[in-house]
Amino acid sequence: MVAAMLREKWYPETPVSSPVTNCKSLAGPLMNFQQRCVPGVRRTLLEMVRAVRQSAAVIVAVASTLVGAARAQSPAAPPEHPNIVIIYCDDVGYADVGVFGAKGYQTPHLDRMAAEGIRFTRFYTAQPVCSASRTALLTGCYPNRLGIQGALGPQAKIGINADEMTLAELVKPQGYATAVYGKWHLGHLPQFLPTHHGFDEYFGLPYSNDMWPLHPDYLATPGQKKRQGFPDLPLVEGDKVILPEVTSKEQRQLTTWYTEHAVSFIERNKDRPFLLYVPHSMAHVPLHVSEKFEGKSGAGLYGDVMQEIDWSVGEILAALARNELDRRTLVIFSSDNGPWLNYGDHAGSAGPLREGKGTCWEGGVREPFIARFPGVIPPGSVCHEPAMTIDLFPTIARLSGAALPPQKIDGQDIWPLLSGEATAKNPHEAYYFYYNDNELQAVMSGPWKLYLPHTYRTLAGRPGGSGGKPVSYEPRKLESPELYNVAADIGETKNVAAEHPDIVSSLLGYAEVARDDLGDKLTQRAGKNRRAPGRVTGE
Ligand SMILES: [Ca+2]
Repeated sequence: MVAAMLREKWYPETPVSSPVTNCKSLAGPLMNFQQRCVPGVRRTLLEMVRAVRQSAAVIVAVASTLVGAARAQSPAAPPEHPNIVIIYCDDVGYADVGVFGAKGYQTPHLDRMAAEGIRFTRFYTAQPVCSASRTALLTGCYPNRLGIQGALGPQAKIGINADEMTLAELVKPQGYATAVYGKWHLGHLPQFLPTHHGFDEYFGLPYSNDMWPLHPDYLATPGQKKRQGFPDLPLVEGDKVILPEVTSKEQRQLTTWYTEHAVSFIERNKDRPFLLYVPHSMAHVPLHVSEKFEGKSGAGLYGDVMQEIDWSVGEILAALARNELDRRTLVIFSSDNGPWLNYGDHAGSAGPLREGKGTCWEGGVREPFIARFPGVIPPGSVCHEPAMTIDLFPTIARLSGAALPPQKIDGQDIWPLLSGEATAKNPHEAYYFYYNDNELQAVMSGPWKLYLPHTYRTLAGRPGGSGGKPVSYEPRKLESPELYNVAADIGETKNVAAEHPDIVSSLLGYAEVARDDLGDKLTQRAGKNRRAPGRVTGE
């Protein structure tokens, strides 16, 4: 109720969802429309287009008509048991995709995904760090509800609790084949691996690619062969370590290998519903790229890495098209947290957003988000409403016809937003941003985001490192609550707490609800409804 009031009163005069008007090319809209037609009509159209190919002017006229007709269509109901593909990057920032403002390199496949589907300008990860973020995506819960925080290291003895339901376990009873190819990072010990949480297949790294004794940044002493304290980085398939010591040679192939597994999975499961989760190890440092893309972007190693990820997206989309699965498949692209800014030229970009990974400022938690579902999501849509990774779980439950778990989850069904309904609104009263050891650092309702007193890390205007070597952050303390309109003031430049004491008061009220439910280390609150992570027996 309060959120609705705040939204009515203060939300800027931007359309909730509007088609993109600057279509990138003629080929995209034409192809969209052709894919949306029944085969006979499509053939007729193709013949018509071929007949007039000699006349550029006529082609433009036909294209305009087709685009207009496509936009006039209402979104169709999704097919029963649609395939779900989630491509989830690591440390990729808000402005690292062309359509979100990437500079110096191209991401044509992601841009095409956006032109054929919807992009969200305010999509959030639940926490600005790897394991916590992935918990939210895969369970629909705030990660601190499930006892997962930070980035689980090779010494971690915990993982997702067997009593929790993952996305794979959600859709499995509906007959879905399930697979994850990439970085898991929700517990590396055998009982926490994906195959124990509903995934039929797994290939990838169990945690981050920098938790690695061969990390160049860690080898401080010349002549030192390995960094002390880190075990060898294993490559895992199913439940088995298939390569005990990943080197740079293998790191360079990770994006290619994940992609090959994803394409194979699509080919093998084209006749049944599937959930395919591709959490890339890139673009997390240490950056690695295959020979195919090395030096190709013209924008340094980070650009090369992003172009390889974009290629991977293109391969997955091509596999879907080749198997005539476009109209049966929802494809989602996003990232787990913002750029690791102190790595400088090896970090991504949050564009106009403030700060990056490891902070709850917009640069740490607001991510590029694209969803494509031909024939269901109207092409060229843009959503300005907020949404969060926790919302994908119940949305996928709706799409797959699956029953939600008996335990409380935090996400809400955002299918009206995702499917491009023009008048759809976000269903949440508020979102909560926790970080570190259960610190409630920010609360957001509608366009308003209130930062609570806490200490965050910043470069304070200094440049980041270069060549894969980071510089140090410095701590900065926020002494009193600060309020920003993150819809209108995307860069969080103007603290308007003094001008809007009523809104500050409302958001402080939401903060109290969260503290009572999930606790808050900053105010010494335990929280009533936190659940335990999975632990190794006897620990
Ligand atoms: Ca990350």
